[in-house]
Amino acid sequence: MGSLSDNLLDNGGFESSGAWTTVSGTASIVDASDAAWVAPYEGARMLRMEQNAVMQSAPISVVGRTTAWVELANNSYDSSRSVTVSAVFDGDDPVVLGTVSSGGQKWVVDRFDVPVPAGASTMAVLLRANVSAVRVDDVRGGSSWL
Ligand SMILES: [Ca+2]
Repeated sequence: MGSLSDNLLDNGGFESSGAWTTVSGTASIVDASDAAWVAPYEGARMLRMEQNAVMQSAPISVVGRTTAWVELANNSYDSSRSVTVSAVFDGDDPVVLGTVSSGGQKWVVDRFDVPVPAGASTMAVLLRANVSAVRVDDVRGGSSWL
């Protein structure tokens, strides 16, 4: 057992094709050859989400936990593009944590904390792109008793 805040999310760096589901729209795993202005934040690959694409992570356990957290890096190209980050507990309606935009051709890391609903067993991370392509990498999530 590690610390209470260890990352539990699988393949948040998109180095492989596993663990994530395309809920709607188009998203793909790309590398640095995808565009001259963006290289992966970590590793060799990143997620590219097209307009209105929705991606959901594999769920992680939040049994007995009170607070969950989600962290991600996004490169939105400009300030008109963004990603809305939500938490899905036990498959229920998404709880919106916030909308992130790097505001330019750069990576920005954002982190959110969210209360775990009483009795919830799992949390998945749901990402929704808005008007145009955005890159996402190094998505992490976990939970604690604190
Ligand atoms: Ca990566």
